[in-house]
Amino acid sequence: MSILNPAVLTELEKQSIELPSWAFGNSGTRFKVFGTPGTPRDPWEKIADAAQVNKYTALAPSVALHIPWDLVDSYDDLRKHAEDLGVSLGTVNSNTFQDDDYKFGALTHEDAAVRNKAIDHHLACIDVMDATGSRDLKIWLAEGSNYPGQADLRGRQDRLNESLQKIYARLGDDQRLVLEYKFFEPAFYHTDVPDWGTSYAQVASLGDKAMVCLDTGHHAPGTNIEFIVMQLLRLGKLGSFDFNSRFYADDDLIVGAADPFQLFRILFEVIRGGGLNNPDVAFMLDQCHNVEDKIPGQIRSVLNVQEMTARALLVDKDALTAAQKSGDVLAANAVFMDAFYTDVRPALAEWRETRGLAGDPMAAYAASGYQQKIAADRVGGVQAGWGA
Ligand code: AOS
Ligand code: ZN
Ligand code: ZN
Repeated sequence: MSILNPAVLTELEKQSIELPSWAFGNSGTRFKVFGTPGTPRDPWEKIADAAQVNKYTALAPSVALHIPWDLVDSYDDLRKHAEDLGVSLGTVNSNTFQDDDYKFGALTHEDAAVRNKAIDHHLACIDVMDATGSRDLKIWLAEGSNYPGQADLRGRQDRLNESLQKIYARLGDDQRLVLEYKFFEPAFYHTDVPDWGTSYAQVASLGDKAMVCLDTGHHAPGTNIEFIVMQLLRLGKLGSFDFNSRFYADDDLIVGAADPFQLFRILFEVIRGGGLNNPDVAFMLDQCHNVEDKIPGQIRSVLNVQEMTARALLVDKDALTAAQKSGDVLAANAVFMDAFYTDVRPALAEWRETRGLAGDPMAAYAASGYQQKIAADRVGGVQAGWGA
């Protein structure tokens, strides 16, 4: 009998993870961007590649867009294109980090003209959401300062709130805004939304349709991320995840690659807080594939999330609660670790086959010939996000 009981499989069957369109483009560091043969040349091809991930895993039914990286003439057509390929268009990400005007800020800028330009960009993103049927507007701000004294920290926070209020006012009844935090980069002294507390304070003042986005790579080393997950779920303000791995900074590596145990602990708190398959929480990847092929990189990523979710669902909660209540530290820890150390991969492969999927999605994709086909068909791929 499988180690994954029917209750666990029912939960896993509902799991869905949103893919970032930019993960399919070329990306790199400030030192070098290595091109990958077959890289998509436009948003249509990015969505076609994302659909491959879903085809082999049944885990990734939606794709997040980045505006203006994913600018097209007709979002109705893009939506139909996605639907024809069995996926939908998800979160719309705004971009206020590429224009010269935003050198000293966008939503926080001293100059009202620059702030208005940034606000208008977000309103245009909501227009896109209307056409794509997307629910969430994700805002990550590259705003901050490099030197003490450079900026009026308090004034910027006030202006941020005013700007966000104007964006919030444009949201439809079924739309939301998620505000992502990041402790540093591109600014190095201060960031205007550096932590979950600031994001929470800002979105709480806006209203119910504003939530926090937690990117797993945006914390200082040693931060207890699962505690933040617990707290935001407890407060009803965890709107979305950007999953990835970090060794050093905002590495955007494959989720679960750097620290599988941390991913397990996060997913345990997600389940504990009622977040798994709770429609209020969007599970997204925010990754880049600098040196590995992008489609298998994304397949590996969603499988990592699925595997750690399965392990987290295996925690014997009754035994854990009993040990916690009786103060049996080592027994509680042992219950937790038993689940973490359970290899669920054979059981998941078996289960996939019962659902008409390949037991090994990585191997099935590699054998499909799609990678060779796109490498032959596509010439001149775009860097992640840059260009059409
Ligand atoms: C940036 O560090 C953030 O993680 C954002 O989510 C960003 O929009 C994304 O990485 C695409 O650049
Ligand atoms: Zn992110
Ligand atoms: Zn990031």
